[in-house]
Amino acid sequence: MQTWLKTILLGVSLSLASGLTMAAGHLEGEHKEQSKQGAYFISPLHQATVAQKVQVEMGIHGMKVRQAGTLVEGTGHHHLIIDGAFVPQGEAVPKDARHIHFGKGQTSTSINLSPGKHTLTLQFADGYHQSYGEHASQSIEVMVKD
Ligand SMILES: [Cu+2]
Repeated sequence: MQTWLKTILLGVSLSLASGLTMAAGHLEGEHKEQSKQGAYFISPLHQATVAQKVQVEMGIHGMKVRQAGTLVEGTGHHHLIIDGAFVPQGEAVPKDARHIHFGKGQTSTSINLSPGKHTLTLQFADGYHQSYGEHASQSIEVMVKD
């Protein structure tokens, strides 16, 4: 085969491959956005084994993080619920030792947990702390080491 032809063929197959990869990534992104609008754990992950001091990184799909205090559609702030469940849609997220509000718009925190199994729930809620409901929450289990 002549060199120029090889070069062209190589170029064509490379651009095909990258085109397909991009298409696949795009589809996956769309799927995520459709199926999930709300908070999710970047870390720790479900069933992770962690030390008593846990660094929590909070992510959000399909909405934007904003300071609490005003109602702006499509925005809200994170809540971390320790050993409790999501808050039903429209109900205010309680404010106590087990329900931590991140009303300044924080997306990471550090908490201390006792050894053993714990449930962590992230709940996204609007500027008045009214829950966006179960579909905007994620619950995971972590195992805390002695
Ligand atoms: Cu809140």
